[in-house]
Amino acid sequence: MVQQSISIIRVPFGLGAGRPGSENGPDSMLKFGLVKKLQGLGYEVEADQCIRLPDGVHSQAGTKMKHFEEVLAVSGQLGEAVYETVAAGHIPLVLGGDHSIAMGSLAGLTRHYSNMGVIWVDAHSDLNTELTSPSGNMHGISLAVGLGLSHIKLRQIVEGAIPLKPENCVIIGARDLDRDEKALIRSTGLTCFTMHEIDRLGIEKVVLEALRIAGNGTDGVHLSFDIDSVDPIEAPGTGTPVRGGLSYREAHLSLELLSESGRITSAEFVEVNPLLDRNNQTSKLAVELIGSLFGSRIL
Ligand code: 5AB
Ligand code: MN
Ligand code: MN
Ligand code: MN
Repeated sequence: MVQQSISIIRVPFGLGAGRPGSENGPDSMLKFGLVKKLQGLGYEVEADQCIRLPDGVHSQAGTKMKHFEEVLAVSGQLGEAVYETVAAGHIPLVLGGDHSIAMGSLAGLTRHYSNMGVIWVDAHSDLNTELTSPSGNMHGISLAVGLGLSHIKLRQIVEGAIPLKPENCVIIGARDLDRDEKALIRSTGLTCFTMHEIDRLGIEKVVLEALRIAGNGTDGVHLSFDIDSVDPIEAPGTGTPVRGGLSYREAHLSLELLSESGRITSAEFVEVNPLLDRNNQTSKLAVELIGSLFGSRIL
């Protein structure tokens, strides 16, 4: 990490997912000691920012993308908050919420950074659009929005925001891709290290290569970490679990390597769903993983 002051932005919003519960993610991560952990690592931590859905925003029932208006309203507010936070020189640490909120983070960040790299750690690629989405769930389209592939543009979320370049975006941990998502990965040239590549190359090589790609000529690198990237044995508390994910140590090592690189300028941790969790295992794991990203080490 390049700066020493972290501003936590809570986003208790879960309407972008198909199942309720991720709106309780931020409180749960805070309850299990996130602030203390970061302070113990030497950071100044501010945790009073919270983005809530404004009153009176409702999508019409029956539209294909569910809760479209709500997602855009929350993303707009989050985008402004993220922009103000980076402009003030703090590291934004966004706590979701479901992964649709990444649209807001990316909009705020690309208003500030003129050439952003993104590392997207996820079992999914979130590259559907409103035309291809099989579920109508907004958390499955957020990376496509970031890349300018959807009708929803980042500049509608935050004025002055610009699309990401596929050559500076890397997905890590994918193992559940829809047909049109696969086609998009091939046609855009975005790098996707699936679990197959992780098995073959090892997680260290994959993460170092991801850093090289996302860091190549960029002025900021955002980490978007969907907890469902981790195997459901370790992270059962999430709405779209997929077996065959990152092991406990692979997840930690990824974040330790990102931390060591000093290149990560912002991060978000999403899709923690306390309603589906077992003994708060997933919330506690998320807090540990955030610790690794911010410098916690075994020795
Ligand atoms: B998550 C699926 N591709 O579009 C879709 O958890 C799943 O943010 C999306 O990665 C999962 O609904 C979204 C089938
Ligand atoms: Mn996701
Ligand atoms: Mn996912
Ligand atoms: Mn999910």
